[in-house]
Formats: sequence, C-alpha cells, structure tokens
Amino acid sequence: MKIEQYLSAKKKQVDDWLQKYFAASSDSSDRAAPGGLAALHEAMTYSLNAGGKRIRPILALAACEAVGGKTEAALPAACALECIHTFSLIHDDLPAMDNDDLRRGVPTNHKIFGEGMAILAGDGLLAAAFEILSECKNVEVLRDIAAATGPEGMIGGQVFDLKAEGKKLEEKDLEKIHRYKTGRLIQVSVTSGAKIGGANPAQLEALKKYGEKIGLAFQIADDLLNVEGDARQTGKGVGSDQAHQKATYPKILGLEASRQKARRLYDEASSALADFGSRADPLRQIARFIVNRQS
Ligand code: GRG
Repeated sequence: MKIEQYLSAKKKQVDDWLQKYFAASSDSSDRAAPGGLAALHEAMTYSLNAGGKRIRPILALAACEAVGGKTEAALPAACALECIHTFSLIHDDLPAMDNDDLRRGVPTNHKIFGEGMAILAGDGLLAAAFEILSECKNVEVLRDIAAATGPEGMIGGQVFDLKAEGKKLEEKDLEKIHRYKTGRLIQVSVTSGAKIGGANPAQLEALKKYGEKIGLAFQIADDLLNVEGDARQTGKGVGSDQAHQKATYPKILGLEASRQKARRLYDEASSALADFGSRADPLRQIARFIVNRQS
C-alpha cells in the first residue's frame, strides 16, 4: 500500500473514533442546556476537527501493527495522544505564548472563542485524553504518556523554549528544547503503540530509538517548512519563527546542514528497524514522509 493511502486510511480511523467519542460525551443535558457546556464542547472539537495530519496517533497504530498487534487495540490511546497534541497547539497559539492567528489552515482557537475559552478548551482536551487512557486500563502506557506530556516532556520543553527567548543558543541547547517539546510526545506515540501491541524488550528498545530519531527529524522538518514552506499547505504562518526571533535549526545550522541532519536522522531511524520485517514498512515510510513532508 502506498504511504498516502496508508496515512489517509489510518487518519479516517482516528477521525471516526474521535468524532464518536466526542459526540457521545456531548450528549449530557448539562452540555445541551442554554448557558451550559455546549460552548466548551464546540471550542474543543473546533481545533480537534480542524484537519491535522494525525501523525502521532498514526505512529501509535503503525507501531502496534509492526509488533503484530491489532490496530483497534491501540486506537483509544492513539486518539488520546491526538487530544494532548491539540491541547498543546491551542495553548501554544495563545497571546501569552506564540500569539498566532492561523493553525491548521483556520483561525486559531482564541481568535474564534476568546482567550479564556481557548485555555479551557485546551484543559478540557488534556483531561479528556487521560479519561480515555484510564479506560484503556494500561497503567504503564498511561504513565509513559503523562511523563512525555508533563515537566519531563512537552511542557518542560515549552518552559525551556520560553526561557531561551532572546538568548543566543547553540545547537545542543536547541536540540534539548526540541527533544522535550516535540520529540518526547512523538517517541511515546511509538512506544505506546508498541507496548499495547505486545512488543518484546528488543523490539521496544529498537522502536524507542526509531521514535527518538523521527521526533527530532520532525522538528527540523517543521523548522525548514517555516522558512521554505507554502502557507496554503502548512496551514500556518510561514516566516513566523523569524518574526518571533525563534532559535531554529536553519538559523543555527543553515538550510543545507539542517536538511542533511534531517536525512541523517531518517537513516538512523530506518536502521533502528533493521530487524523488523515488512510489518514495519509503514513505520519506514512514515519516517521518510516526516522528513520530506510539505505540510
Ligand atoms: C503545552 C503550551 C504547550 C506547548 C507545548 C508541542 C508544543 C509545546 C507546542 C506546539 C506548537 C509547535 C509549533 C510545536 C512544534 C512542532 C509541532 C508540534 C508542530 C505541529 O505538529 P503537526 O505538524 O501539526 O503534527 P498537525 O496540525 O498536522 O497536527
């Protein structure tokens, strides 16, 4: 199967699951009543349904399949990861953070619903993610995802990022920010799917390495797209990193060295999968997609 077909089939599974879950959770009378929670639900689903690539949940599903697990077993945890990712996008776009107007090709959450509701929509998605994970009854996966989201992961990375504003960074400082801010959630998407699929210790170790490499490659590709991308495809402002004077790979290494680093990481991610058979082909192709993507 071509990677485009694989990605769109998996994206549909994720979209359908999320739609069903949030439709069911919007049925309570408190939400429907005037002055009730309908506005919060609308703000949460606005960003969730705004058309992201669903890379994190797809990685979880592909990792589960790579170790012989069933896709359906990993679907709820995969969707919880997308809720966490969407929470981070909503909060990252707020005036107190990056103050962005456009995300996933549409106005950012606070532009439509106001700042207060956008904060609550992000909080609501984060809580929903852990409610979904608690229903998966896999405490190890729940704990891994909490760690990759919190101070030892994405939120910690955002703190490093805030503290680095206006400072001149070296490559190792930037790499630390990105490993925490972007890398850990991507890595835990892979390892969660693998754990749910029943990975053995050697498989898990290999997939941990794969996740680490593609997590960093993903961020370098993101930095490159912010310089060279087409806003119609990325769905967010191009050139915003420079406008915000952000430290990025192209700024520190230059464009060509950044491209080379992303390609090197791709090679290392592929090597990590050397002992896997054809069941890991989607993971191999996703790694390539991450480095070459246009959105
Ligand atoms: C907790 C406020 C807060 C932030 C955490 C991850 C993060 C830090 C902020 C998200 C914003 C951002 C631009 C992160 C860098 C790379 C990244 C995660 C890009 C967006 O991910 P994609 O390309 O987006 O997977 P789609 O829309 O396809 O889901």
